[in-house]
Amino acid sequence: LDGKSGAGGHPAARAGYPLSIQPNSPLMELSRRHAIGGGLAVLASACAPSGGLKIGFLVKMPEQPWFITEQEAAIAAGRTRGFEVLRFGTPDGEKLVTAIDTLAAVGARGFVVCAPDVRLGPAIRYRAERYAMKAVSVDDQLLNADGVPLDDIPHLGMSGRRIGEQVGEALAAELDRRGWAHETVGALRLTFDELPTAKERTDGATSALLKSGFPSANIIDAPQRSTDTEGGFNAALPVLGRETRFKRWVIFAVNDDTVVGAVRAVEQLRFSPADAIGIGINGSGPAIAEFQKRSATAFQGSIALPTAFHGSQSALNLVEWIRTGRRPPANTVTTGVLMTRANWREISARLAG
Ligand code: FCA
Repeated sequence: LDGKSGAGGHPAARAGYPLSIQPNSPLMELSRRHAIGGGLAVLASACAPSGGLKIGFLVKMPEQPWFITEQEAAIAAGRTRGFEVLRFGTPDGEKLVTAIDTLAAVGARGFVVCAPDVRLGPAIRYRAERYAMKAVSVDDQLLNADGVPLDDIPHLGMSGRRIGEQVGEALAAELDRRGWAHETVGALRLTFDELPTAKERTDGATSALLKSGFPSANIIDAPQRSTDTEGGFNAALPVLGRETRFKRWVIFAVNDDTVVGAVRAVEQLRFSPADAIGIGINGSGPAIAEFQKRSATAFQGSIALPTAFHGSQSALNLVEWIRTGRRPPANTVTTGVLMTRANWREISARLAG
């Protein structure tokens, strides 16, 4: 798949809230304030007179622009294709289980999930089966108890390895363009190895960097606790502060949010932005915010993915499965394209469809 296919017709327009919550209703405010369609708002929506097909869309980090766009694209797809998407923020296992219970209570027939911990796979599958709901995963593929992907839950995500390699290739190209001698440069590798797609991405970036001749001894790990900007900042700061032998850095990680956090750490330590090169993944809000700044930061690029397609297509796959019994493909992967300050407008317009 390339970034264009399937994204058409589902613009990542700001699509609003679950259809059963009317714009002027007090529930609108309730749903805004309570964890993006949290239990209260959705339970309340059960009382609304809506007899159509309902599905859930559950994400681990509802405040992250990537996931906001994904959920909104699913809601927009539902508007045109006649189903209702109830969105939930499920940052931990307990909230996730409660969300599935709530969906069952309102008669939803299935859900799309990006779980807060992929090892929740068997628990999610058990819960879905118990309610005779269909489940598909998006972005983060669920694992069984032995750490093997649950291939009976259809998945739509990115090719982590290839996209990671694109990050490494972009870093190597920029290093060479600037004429930096590799031996003098540190590579800050922000890792989140418990999530396979994150490890695939940082492994892919590492191998492309090494292939370009970058010395492996200069690659320094900074494990992060959470895949957000705060997690990136907290992981990067002590490592950058400790490894004073490097005056210049390249930075890579699972996503834009993390790289932006590390770039903020670089600024905190008063490196010049010109002395670091960060390349992220996603091409969503945090990347665009960096590109829109008047002067360039060390955040130099992002491998942009078709976020809206991830949201709409995973929902459409699920709905087709529910309506026709046709099972979605076991694993669909999307590819990315390098987004920079120079081309971000064009790329985001293209990826929005
Ligand atoms: C993971 C990351 C997100 C996004 C998604 C496709 O879930 O945490 O930022 O990159 O994969």
